[in-house]
Amino acid sequence: MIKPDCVRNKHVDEIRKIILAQGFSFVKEKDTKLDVASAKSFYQEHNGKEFFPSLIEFMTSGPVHPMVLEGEGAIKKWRALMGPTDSNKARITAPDSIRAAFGTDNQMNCVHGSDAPESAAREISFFFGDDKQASKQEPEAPSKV
Ligand code: RTP
Ligand code: MG
Repeated sequence: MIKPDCVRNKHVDEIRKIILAQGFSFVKEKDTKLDVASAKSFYQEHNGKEFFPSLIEFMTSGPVHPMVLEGEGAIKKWRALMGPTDSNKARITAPDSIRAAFGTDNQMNCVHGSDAPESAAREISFFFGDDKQASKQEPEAPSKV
């Protein structure tokens, strides 16, 4: 997901180009906005932490651009391409990463990535679950004659 800071700064197209250049393909993507309840649900693992209220404020501060990426070892590969959580650290330890290039600090860090297959499944259904249901309702393709 491209977070509100990066959408606001109009980096979506540039980040999409970087993603494609790394060999990922886009399965789904959309423009949307998180309300407070959705943001709390999305980041439920961090509920109770000191930074949770400001994280929710940040994540609801403007539109986001969630994407489903496909590729060999996509979860690990995307997290490496994002770089470490803290953008300032990223500029030192992972200067070629997206957070190094476009992030501000350890909160406004431009992009999110699922950290495991289970969270990827949950997060894909969080953003695109309705689409899946819609496609389920489509009539089946005619069988070959
Ligand atoms: P993400 O979940 O967004 O992909 O990032 P991550 O795994 O690298 O970092 P995580 O520990 O899961 O934290 C989620 C997001 O919360 C914000 N954060 N703020 N102020 C702070 O100390 C702090 N720590 C984390 C960041 O936006 C981080 O990406
Ligand atoms: Mg995380």
